[in-house]
Amino acid sequence: MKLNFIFILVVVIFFTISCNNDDDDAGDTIEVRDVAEVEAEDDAELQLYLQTHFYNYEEFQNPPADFDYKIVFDTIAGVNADKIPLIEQVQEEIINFQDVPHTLYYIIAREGVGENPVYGHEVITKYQGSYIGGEIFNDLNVETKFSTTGVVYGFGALLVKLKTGTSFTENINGTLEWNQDYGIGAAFMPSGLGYFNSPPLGSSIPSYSPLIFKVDMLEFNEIDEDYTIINAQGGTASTPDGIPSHLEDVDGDGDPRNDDTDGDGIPNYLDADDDGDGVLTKAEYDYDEDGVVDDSDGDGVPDYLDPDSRIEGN
Ligand SMILES: [Ca+2]
Ligand SMILES: [Ca+2]
Ligand SMILES: [Ca+2]
Ligand SMILES: [Ca+2]
Repeated sequence: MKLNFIFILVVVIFFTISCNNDDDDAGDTIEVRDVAEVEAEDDAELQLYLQTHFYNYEEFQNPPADFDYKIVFDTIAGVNADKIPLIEQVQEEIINFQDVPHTLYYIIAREGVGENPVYGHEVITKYQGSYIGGEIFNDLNVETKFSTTGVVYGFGALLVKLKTGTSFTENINGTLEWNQDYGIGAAFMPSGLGYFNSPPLGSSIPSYSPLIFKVDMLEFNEIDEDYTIINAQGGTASTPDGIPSHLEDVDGDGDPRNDDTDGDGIPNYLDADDDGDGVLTKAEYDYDEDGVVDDSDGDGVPDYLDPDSRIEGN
């Protein structure tokens, strides 16, 4: 199933893969705190929230006729005193940030019936970002497209755990009615898996904020995101190399963000010349166009990843 129409595309300025860099803070005065210390504080805050809150799991188990299939959190108190706290329903994943293990908590309210995206795919979702206190900083309840590798790590980790659904119908007013079988989940993340000390410029998110993201997984596609730098000001041009981003995972660990063959700081999935030999990957990948990846010197390393085997004449 492919989206065969122009849908509302919201530019997701919030997300940047470089958001956690700690070397680009010239001009701001945010104290760079100890990562392990922040993670300990954030985890305590997250656990307290998860112990004292629940989600509308009963509605997901037995959906009322008018249910909108949105995750809602509430406090365990009063008439809700007997609800199962989130802490007993969340799953956990340990993800390193600056070599410090961080715990991501997540719930899968509905798994979905299709396939799940992987890192390097582009997804179409509806999502909402909020603080632990409940205040919403980003609510995009419209189809929104972005790359799984272009978002903060805690959000990306949730995206790849959710499956799409089957299809949709288009309403007269142009909005889409998605079949109620797509994946729905939420992630609770320490700030190290969010924006840490570098929230997006112009956003209202304070530094060191643990975050909650809810997401509907509607669709995903292959993308090819490589670029080249075209001027001294750092201007870039889209230069796809013909290899989809999710397949530029040289070490095969499922994550193309950590593969940088030429060590130039640009991971291969964004790098139009993966081995840094001056020949674009698209020219080296399959020069003779026989459908087989070229390895001119027969050393087992394909030409596009091997600076020694540049094909003469390119
Ligand atoms: Ca590519
Ligand atoms: Ca990898
Ligand atoms: Ca590449
Ligand atoms: Ca090359």
